Amino acid sequence: PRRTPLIAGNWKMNLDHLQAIAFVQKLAWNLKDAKHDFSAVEVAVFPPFTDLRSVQTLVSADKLPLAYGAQDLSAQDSGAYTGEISGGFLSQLECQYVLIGHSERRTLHGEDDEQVAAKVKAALKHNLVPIICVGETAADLELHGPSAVPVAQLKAALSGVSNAADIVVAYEPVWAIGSGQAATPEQAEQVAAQLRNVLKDTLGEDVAARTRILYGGSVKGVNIAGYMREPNLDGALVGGASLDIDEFSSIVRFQK
Ligand code: G2H
Repeated sequence: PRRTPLIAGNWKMNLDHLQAIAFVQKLAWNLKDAKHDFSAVEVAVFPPFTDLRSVQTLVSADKLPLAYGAQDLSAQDSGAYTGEISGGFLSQLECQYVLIGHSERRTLHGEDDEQVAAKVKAALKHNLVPIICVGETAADLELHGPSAVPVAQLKAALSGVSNAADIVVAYEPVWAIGSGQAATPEQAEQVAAQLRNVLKDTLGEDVAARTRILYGGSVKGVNIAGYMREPNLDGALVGGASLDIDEFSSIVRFQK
């Protein structure tokens, strides 16, 4: 099956709700001006939780063909979990996606593979498509080579996931995140091919063939085309460059 490329903008802890409204409106105009074909390249934004309601209002009022999601969710449905956000709340805001296990969650908030797996299950339960983030640090790379850690992380994240599930995988080498030092398309492709093998072994050929694998880590307008040429890469998870409207628009409009 053909996999529709996905360009996902992870805003991290940036843009308040007024800035989010301005950004989404401008992005929509830019893409409309460029006659962007959303069925050819899907575009999604991942604002902070506090912006999601504004983005929902705008997207539904203007019928924008823009997807959006949250940057994290709780593994629990409800209850005494101060500060947490449930998948049920996110699906009520019509989020289609949720990022899970981003390296900043893993390193700064101590999320482990078990928590990531529980969050993946919670997302699927609430009809959200989890974007499962995996990647190795510079130290992992030196010790274990490029694919061992991301492969192990993906296997752990998929425990208990059925082969009917709709998921996305994002390969983000930690050494490439926000560093300006992006992985080469060849490096990213090599790991993505291993990740697709994991999908095949755990969820079967069909899921492996239809699941999108994104590359993330210092993606910009000038380097996106190289990743998109690789057979196992189906889009990008963009951090810093997703906050600049012209830069993000140029990534979305990459030339195949
Ligand atoms: C990786 C990426 C987006 P950046 O964190 O998730 O960020 O593009 O800034 O490297």
